Amino acid sequence: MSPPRNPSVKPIIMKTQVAIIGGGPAGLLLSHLLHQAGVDSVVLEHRSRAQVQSRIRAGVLEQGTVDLLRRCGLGERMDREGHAHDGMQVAWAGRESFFIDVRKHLGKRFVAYGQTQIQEDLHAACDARSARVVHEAMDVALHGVASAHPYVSFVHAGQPQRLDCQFIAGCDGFHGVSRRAIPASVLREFEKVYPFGWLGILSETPPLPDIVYANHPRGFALASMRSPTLSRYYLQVPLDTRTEDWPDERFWNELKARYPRELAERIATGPSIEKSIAPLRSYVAEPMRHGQLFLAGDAAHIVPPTGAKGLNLAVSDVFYLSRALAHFYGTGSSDLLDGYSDMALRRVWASVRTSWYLTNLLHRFPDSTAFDQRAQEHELEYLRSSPAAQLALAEQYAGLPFEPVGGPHTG
Ligand code: RFL
Ligand code: PHB
Repeated sequence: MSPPRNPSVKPIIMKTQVAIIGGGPAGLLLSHLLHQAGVDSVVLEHRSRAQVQSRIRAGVLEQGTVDLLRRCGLGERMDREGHAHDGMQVAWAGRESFFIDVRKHLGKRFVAYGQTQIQEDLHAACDARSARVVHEAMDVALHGVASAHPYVSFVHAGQPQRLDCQFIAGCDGFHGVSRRAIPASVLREFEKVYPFGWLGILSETPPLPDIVYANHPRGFALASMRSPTLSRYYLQVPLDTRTEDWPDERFWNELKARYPRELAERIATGPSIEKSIAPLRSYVAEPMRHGQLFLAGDAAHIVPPTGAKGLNLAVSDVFYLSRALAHFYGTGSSDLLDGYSDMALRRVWASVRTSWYLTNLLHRFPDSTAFDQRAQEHELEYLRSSPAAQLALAEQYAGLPFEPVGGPHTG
């Protein structure tokens, strides 16, 4: 809770070119890219730095994300500690598992490198350039987003403050305040909520060599990795599941029951060091711009984690947005800003569709009929046996390339 405010206290006034709401991966990467382009920004984050850093989330980076992090000087630790891999393995009850080989089909790879580590790297980069990042900024509110002079008010350490700016970047995640500044008459929302969640654990055990998605009558399971000694596993669970009902032994037994025996035998078990539950949802807000406000990352869209796309989309959004803002400050032209929402949404919808497809393909739905079940099995069989189907999935799982300035058909 924020401390009581005294209305007679005058706000401190700060100025910047771009006010960034949210200091997660989207917000901090945007401030990093803007800094490299000579554009000034201030980041307002309502949690403490330690809280932001302690979230365990994404782990799989697409080639486009990896290339961008390298280009902007954030790839050094990722290249040292990340684990490169070539695609996804799919196991399903009673059948031979198969591998979607993205490297073979498209020459692209992935790197398993935790969002926690990316967040640490971004914080270190902020320190190195003495970036203006305000943690524990409370009661953040956006004003005049449709005017030429927007500003953001907030309270820090009990002191009201006001940040005057030319643009606001809403990078404050799904539950943030930025999206709500877009009038209901303008905002279009597309949503799908799934009737299950994922129970995830992190354990200091060696992972399986590949990321393995499993579809089993008992439900979906996923084996992933963070490093040669750190594994991440997930189980599909009902929405009312509580972590306290899942001691480690129960988790490992259930996980192994969902994998074919030869894989189950290779899963190394040990004490978990983190355990959490995430609900699954698909959501897109359109447009991603209103006046001087631009949304990026989870503030504008959510995907179920089945395709490992959320963080990668946050990265492509802020790449497009930083390029458009740099172009504006470099040339005075707002062309790229005007095209931002449409360009970002093309990539967003491609990943939203892939994540929805993989979620439907790999999970057991409580309300599915015998017809649905057969159709799912035949889809899996088609994928297993058809190189054309594997190529199509590889292309989607790899993520679309970032578009050049003029759109998808140029460059
Ligand atoms: P974030 O990370 O939610 O950061 C938003 C930041 O804004 C702050 N904030 C506010 N600040 C000021 N004022 C307010 N009113 C504010 N409200 C919120 C928050 O404190 C926070 O610091 O959004 P961002 O930056 O857009 O990043 C998005 C990613 O975090 C997310 O998409 C991924 O984690 C999704 N995801 C995955 N993505 C991948 O690309 N690959 C993966 O392998 C992958 N695995 C996952 C995932 C997400 C998961 N969960 C928990 C939903 C696995 C899981 C289980
Ligand atoms: C993860 O490593 O956390 C992970 C991997 C693949 C996914 C989702 C999450 O699809």
